Amino acid sequence: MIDIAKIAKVVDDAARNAKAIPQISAKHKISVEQGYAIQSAAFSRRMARGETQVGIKMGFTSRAKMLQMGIDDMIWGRLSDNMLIEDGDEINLSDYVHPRAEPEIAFLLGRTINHPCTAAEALAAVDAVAPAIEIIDSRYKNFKFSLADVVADNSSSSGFIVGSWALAETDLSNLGMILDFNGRPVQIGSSAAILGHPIRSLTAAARIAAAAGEPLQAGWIIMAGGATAAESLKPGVTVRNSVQDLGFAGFKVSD
Ligand code: OOG
Ligand code: MG
Repeated sequence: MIDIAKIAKVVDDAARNAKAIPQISAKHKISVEQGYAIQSAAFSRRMARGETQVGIKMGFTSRAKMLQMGIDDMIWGRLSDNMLIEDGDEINLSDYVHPRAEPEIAFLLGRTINHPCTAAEALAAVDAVAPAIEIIDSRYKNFKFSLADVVADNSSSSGFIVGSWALAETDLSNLGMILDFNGRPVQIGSSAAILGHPIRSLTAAARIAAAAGEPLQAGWIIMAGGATAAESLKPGVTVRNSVQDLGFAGFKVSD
């Protein structure tokens, strides 16, 4: 028997203290389902400290991300208000283990989606879309993990930045996306890399969340997943994700 609460404390402490831990799977045989139970328990610890859930993130929704990490199953994690970094703000590397940035697209839900739905239904529930960046920061040493490990670790989610909201009607099917460090492109992709169309990430989120008994709520932000591989953050860089027709989201890493 594995102790879900005990392991949840270990991953939660690792995130809070920005201290790498060994993979859980090195010591315990855990299933993906148990990984999600650990994630849920670890997120409850955040809630107990006064954080609130403001959405969810989808992961491994592009080939580039699956190839980079060697995992080809879609995953999800929970986002709290405390994880939101204001567009343009500065972060400190000492608050992280080995953070990476990913160019993403965010959806803002105007209505709750409490059942699996079609792309058209999902789109009807969207209030706005925005260019976004996710800061992922695996709490595991060397950023190495199994599927169950990464799920337990809130799917590596650490922070997220959302740019100005744009019209939900924006055609997201094939928008150029450029992640740049100090103006130099480091990852270039297209929104089409996200499951062929980012709306599919939202329908997948709706299905998964409904199945988990935690349906997507009105007002929540849904992060669609990285369109390209993630890029390691360095001291002093200004990071920006420019999405064609949507604009920018960015932040700075202090020296
Ligand atoms: C897991 C998180 C993946 C994405 O956008 O695909 C993810 C990781 O790569 O550490 O957030
Ligand atoms: Mg991501």
